[in-house]
Amino acid sequence: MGMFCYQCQETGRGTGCEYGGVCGKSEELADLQDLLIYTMKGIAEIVVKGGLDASMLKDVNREVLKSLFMTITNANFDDDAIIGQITKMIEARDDLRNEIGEAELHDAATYEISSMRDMIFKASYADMTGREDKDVRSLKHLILFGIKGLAAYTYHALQLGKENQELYQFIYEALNATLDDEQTVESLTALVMKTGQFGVTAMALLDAGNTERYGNPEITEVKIGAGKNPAILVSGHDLTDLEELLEQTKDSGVDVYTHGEMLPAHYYPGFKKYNNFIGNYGNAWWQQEEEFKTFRGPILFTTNCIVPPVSEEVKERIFTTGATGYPGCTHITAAPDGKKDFSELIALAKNLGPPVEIEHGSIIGGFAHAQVFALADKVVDAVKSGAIRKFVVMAGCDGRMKSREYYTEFAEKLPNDTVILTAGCAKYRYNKLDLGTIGGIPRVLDAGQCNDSYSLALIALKLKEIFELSDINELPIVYNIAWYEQKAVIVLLALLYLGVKNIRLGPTLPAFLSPNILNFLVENFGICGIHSAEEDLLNVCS
Ligand code: SF4
Ligand code: SF3
Repeated sequence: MGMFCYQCQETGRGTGCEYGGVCGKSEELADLQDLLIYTMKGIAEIVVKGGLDASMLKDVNREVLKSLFMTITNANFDDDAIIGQITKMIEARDDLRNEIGEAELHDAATYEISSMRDMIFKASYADMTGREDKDVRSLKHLILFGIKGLAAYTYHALQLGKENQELYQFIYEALNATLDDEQTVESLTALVMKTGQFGVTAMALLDAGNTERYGNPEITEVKIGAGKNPAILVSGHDLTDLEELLEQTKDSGVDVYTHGEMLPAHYYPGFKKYNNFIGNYGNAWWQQEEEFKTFRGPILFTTNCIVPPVSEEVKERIFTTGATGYPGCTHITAAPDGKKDFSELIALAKNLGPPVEIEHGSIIGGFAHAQVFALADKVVDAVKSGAIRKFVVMAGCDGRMKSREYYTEFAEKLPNDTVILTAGCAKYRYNKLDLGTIGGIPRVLDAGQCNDSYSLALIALKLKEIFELSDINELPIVYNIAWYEQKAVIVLLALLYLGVKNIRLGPTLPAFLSPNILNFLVENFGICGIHSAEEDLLNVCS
């Protein structure tokens, strides 16, 4: 039947995966994920055409967020989990349809469970081929992929008890628009900007959820070595899962380490009370197979990014929860009261050896907005005296492509009077380099996870206010952002909405941008790709 997916930066040949994904997604899984998205669009159409108020759709909202999150790159590889979710969502959709009475609806809102298999072709491959103007299709996909990222952050906020009904209403509005043949390049361009606006709302909501529950991140030295106790490794972005695991392991003799995007958890005061929360093990997501081998203990995936394990031994130690899944790995589901039972991981850890130390020492982070605001006087003085000439925002994702060595080289070659502001797993390309300090301020300021790019925007807005500038682009800040998956798409749209111009985006530009849409972004926002580090450094030094 074939598949087509071009939602991430590592897409096949830079144009699209058609015979299995570079990420490891099979054709069957790609098609099932497309059908799940198609079903979400059907639900959105019912909500919009039926004039339903999202605040009345509590359970549906939660499951829509989860469904979108399950289709993000490297989040869920389990066909059965996707089929289960489609089935659940068709039932939810049909209940909603019964509420609204007569309306002319798209197939996505009406197809039957019994015809699920027949719908796959309509929902996926056919949708991509020639049916729509390519600029319209490009904008619809830009919106859809942004919405996936937005849904992931909204889902995290919801885990922390934070909700904003306008976000749900907007998700329905946007998904419905992607089904609507009447949409034009103009109307969709406006919707792209609105998606960015709600991206800011979602990240602000999540920031409030994280900081109200765990305190404001503060400067923290995080150990990168290994101790002597058996241990569990936690990956992904969900802090509530980490909290629950720390509660259940605190007196068990089992230690907990972070991997990849979970590193910034160490910066929150709320996690510092756990003596068994030791440090960070390893690097960004794509190096996990080798690092999981030497870690030796169980691994808990709370969100993306899973790399299909090659080693059976590693696979037997992988557990998933929330929106993630991998066939053959145990999935920890929440009880009706929301609690998760991690006793199986704890018992397994006790039977396995402690991690093998693969590096030694520590790294420093915790420069989210409140911490940087606390240092504002120092930072402003350094800018005024010329000690800091420029800030370079290097937030985003890491990935396995060799071309990403560019980011290490770029960081290494930056002049000594520049400071890197980072967030997301992109940091692993340079956070262990010795880049020194400027007047006691480290030259790499890590704000946190990819969603904490919001902090970087707040810092920029604060500096704009302090320096009494009328435009955020007058600040001595340049942007060199690395992307991989759809959370980075919503971060990018959020920055565009905030008026940030001249963002350099790499290591390659999204395949889903048609030439005209790319041109539009170049002309209106100054977006550009990367060249060699030397060439791009000229722009920083100018
Ligand atoms: Fe290909 Fe990326 Fe889609 Fe995976 S998520 S199938 S690598 S485009
Ligand atoms: Fe990384 Fe997957 Fe995007 Fe959250 S963990 S930034 S790639």
